[in-house]
Amino acid sequence: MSQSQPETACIQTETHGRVGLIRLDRPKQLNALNDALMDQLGDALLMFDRNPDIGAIVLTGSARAFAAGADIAAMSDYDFVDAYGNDFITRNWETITRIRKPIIAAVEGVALGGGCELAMMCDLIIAADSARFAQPEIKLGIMPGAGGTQRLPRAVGKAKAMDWMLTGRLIDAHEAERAGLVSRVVPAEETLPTALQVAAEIAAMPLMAVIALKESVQRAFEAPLAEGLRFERRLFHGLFATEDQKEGMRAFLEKRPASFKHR
Ligand code: DAK
Repeated sequence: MSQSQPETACIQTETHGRVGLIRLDRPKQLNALNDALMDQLGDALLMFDRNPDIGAIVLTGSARAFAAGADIAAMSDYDFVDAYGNDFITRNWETITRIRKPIIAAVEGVALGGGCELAMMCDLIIAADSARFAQPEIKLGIMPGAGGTQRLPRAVGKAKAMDWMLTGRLIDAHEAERAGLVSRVVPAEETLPTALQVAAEIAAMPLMAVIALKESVQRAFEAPLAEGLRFERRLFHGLFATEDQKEGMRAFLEKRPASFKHR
């Protein structure tokens, strides 16, 4: 494992073999998301995405909070010019949606508002049994603004998304799993180890196929079915040009483990 921290760090980064780990680290504010944190998070994600020795990324917070939302103290006095003029959210929150390698959110404690939206921008969520999700913006006189009104209905369906967002109520990990928001619920102390183990499993897969698969699934949420199927087929065809396809199939036929080169 190796570690590095930026100055006035709001995040910590580590590498675990082929897995990049990013911890949100503003403990006094329960990892409330401010500009500095989102800038650092974007930089760290891009760094891992560019690194050929990294195959998957885990994003986590603390035992108490994945993230308690956008920093209310920072945005309480914003006017229209601050929000719209400075491109609040769009400017630096959505870097995560440009990352091509899989990102696993390991959620312990609360993931509220922008914290829940950040988790939903990841590719899958592994939740501690202590995790609590909510979109409580309505109680602050606003509404979800970092993708919640679009990603939550896609994840859990309209009825539950409306219920959760219009009441702002806390959703426990098991309800979130039943609704399809999270992929696995594990005991709190196993959350990060499980996420790292799942990420290591993914990072050992042939990287070109992993990236193509992620891109194709993302297309399912953006394109009509016929377009999505055509997109999938083209990427599928393209994978036959990779060394890892030759190796993966040869290894199967020779009854031995594959040795992928990620090319
Ligand atoms: N922002 C800033 N500080 C926060 C915070 C937040 N979201 N959440 C907690 N903190 C701070 C508290 O102020 C407190 O600071 P001190 O008083 O110690 O200085 C410290 O963290 C510990 O919090 P508590 O004392 O309240 O701890 P409790 O265990 O009693 O309660 C809690 C934990 C998470 C249930 C509670 O803190 C809470 O309800 N927090 C607010 C949660 C919330 O409403 N989150 C949604 C934020 S709104 C936009 C796009 C997106 C968004 C906005 C705009 N545009 C495109 C324009 C997103 C909006 C949001 O996320």
